[in-house]
Amino acid sequence: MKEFLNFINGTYVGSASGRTFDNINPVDGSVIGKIHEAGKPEVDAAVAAAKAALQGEWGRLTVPERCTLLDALTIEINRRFDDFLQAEIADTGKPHALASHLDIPRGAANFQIFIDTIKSTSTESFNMRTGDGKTALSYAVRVPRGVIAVVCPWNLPLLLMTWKVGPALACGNTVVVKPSEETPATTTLLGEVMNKVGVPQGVYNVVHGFGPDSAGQFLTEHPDVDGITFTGETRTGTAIMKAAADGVRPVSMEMGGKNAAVVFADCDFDATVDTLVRACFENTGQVCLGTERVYVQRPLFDKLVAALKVRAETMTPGAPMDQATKIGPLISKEHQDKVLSFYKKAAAEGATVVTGGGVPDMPDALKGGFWIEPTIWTGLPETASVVTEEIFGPCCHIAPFDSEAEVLQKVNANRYGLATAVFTQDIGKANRMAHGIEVGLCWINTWFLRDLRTPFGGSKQSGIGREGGVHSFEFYTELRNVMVKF
Ligand code: NAD
Ligand code: 6OD
Repeated sequence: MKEFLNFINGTYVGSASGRTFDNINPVDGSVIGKIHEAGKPEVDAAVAAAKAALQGEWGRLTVPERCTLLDALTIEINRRFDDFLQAEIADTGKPHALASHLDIPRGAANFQIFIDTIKSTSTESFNMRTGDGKTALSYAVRVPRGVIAVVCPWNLPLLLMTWKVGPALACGNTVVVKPSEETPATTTLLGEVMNKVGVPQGVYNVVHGFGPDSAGQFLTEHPDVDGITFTGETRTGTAIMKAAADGVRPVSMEMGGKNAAVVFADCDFDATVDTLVRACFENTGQVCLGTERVYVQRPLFDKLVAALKVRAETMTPGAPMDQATKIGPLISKEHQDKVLSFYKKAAAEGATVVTGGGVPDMPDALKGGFWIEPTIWTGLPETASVVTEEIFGPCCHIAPFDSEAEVLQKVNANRYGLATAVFTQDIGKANRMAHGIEVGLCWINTWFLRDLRTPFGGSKQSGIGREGGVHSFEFYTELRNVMVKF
């Protein structure tokens, strides 16, 4: 039985209340650990430690000195790669192949990219002549924003947490991280790495717990938090934005999506199917950028539905370490119930269930896990709930379209605007779509391909702000203007 403590001022601590909650293995539903829930006293202590660290040794480091420490951090994350891998797999049940290729490598890469970026980022300066014949120089300096609250989801725990902590620390801030209550492990483990490489106490803090009336709310309402960066559901982000309004704290928000894929008849068919299988089902569909609406140009519709059905039916569910496993469980019983409620709604709304629609039959040892079948529907109107609402499961609705204008209207008729993938060999059409679709990220003939220097974020109700490369510095620093007359 594992124990997950809060990490405050460089030390692992429980909570004054003594309250703990269960850490569940999604593969079989067993309790594998106890998580110590931070109350107000622990959140206060974590924020105070983060504030004090800004005034201490950390605050006095130069950019190259900070980068040397963060370099050591990336080396240590890679040295403990297997520990992070086991921790992530235990929390999420994801297949070993996925976690070892995506989640854990990004843990280190998310520090490296911001080390490289901060070292080579300059600010502007302007010379001018003053009215009395003297000279003036105006220049900008970037200063850390201060104490950053980092509130994280459970779907890519290490990846999405370090995507925020990396730039925050590279810019000289200190952080208090609130991991999801479902996935405490890798965030807790990162504390050991911080201590090992000598990151000063109080720079990185972790508080465990839930959202409302728990660590999440206490942290985001804390008056000494200078900025809040959040990844999660749009409804939660809205509540956090209200908390941030008190004290006029800036936010960076990465929220929900209902992403579409648009498949034109002139696409490279086999490559498109390969990519769509990943976009719809990878990580059991628990990817904010995942595709839940597929629009296919009519001549290709039947062929694509048939091909995706075959591929969905080869997504063998199973234990993470089993090499045959292609798909893991959902994160929790609560999430399984939510996804299944959408499966029921689709049937009730008249969908044709092309494949899936329920829970797979698993061997006895895995029966307690939160399994779900990859599911494809056709035949629903654009107003159906599984076509409009984010499900966050391994499922998609496939609909035919005839013209560019028609599909553009359908893709954009949604409150979210995170990502879209367009498949065509016509470069002009691809670019017209990319310009017309209301999203933060448009892929052409690919999906989830990332260059960490580029802006990442959502439009409409999918988020506020862009992170990635220098774009992250808009949130993690303040620009100060200095005017010198001489
Ligand atoms: P969630 O919103 O339920 O929880 C996210 C975090 O917020 C958790 O740590 C939770 O404890 C905390 N929280 C909940 N209520 C809070 C409150 N009132 N105050 C402060 N903190 C609170 O999200 P989830 O279920 O963990 O993750 C799935 C969702 O995240 C999906 O909607 C998905 O689209 C979204 N997501 C978006 C992106 C993106 O980049 N846009 C990335 C990953 C996930
Ligand atoms: O790749 C990234 O940087 C990123 N933020 C991915 C988000 C995935 C959502 O589940």
